[in-house]
Amino acid sequence: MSEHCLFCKIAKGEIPSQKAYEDEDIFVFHDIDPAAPVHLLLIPKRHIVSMQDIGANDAAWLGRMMTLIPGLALDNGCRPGPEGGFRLLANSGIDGGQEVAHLHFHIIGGPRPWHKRV
Ligand code: DGP
Repeated sequence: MSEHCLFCKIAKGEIPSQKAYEDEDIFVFHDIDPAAPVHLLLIPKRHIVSMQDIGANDAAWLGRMMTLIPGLALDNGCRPGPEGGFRLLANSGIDGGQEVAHLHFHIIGGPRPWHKRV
């Protein structure tokens, strides 16, 4: 937990969000400014700034997070099969376009056209 981190506060329920999933390590919620009909953010509850800070000790929860993604996408409105799908994105660091300094993966999908170019 980082005291001033927005996403730590969301994971702790101190700032409200539209939750899509939660377990002991992982919190998933809807993006406040969706780029498409479906826009989820997946975060570790533990404060990790970006993918630049991931190491071998993170393999278990990170792997589990990856396996949750297809089901979360379908359950929240992404379409199945080759006509459907989604984009998975992790902006990392300033050069990577990251705005919130707590590791997060975007799941962006739903029927096109999307609200924004991403
Ligand atoms: P990035 O640019 O990859 O750091 O994406 C940050 C995302 O976080 C951006 O799509 C908007 C979203 N976001 C920022 N503040 C909030 C918030 O208070 N609540 C929610 N649900 N999403 C937020």
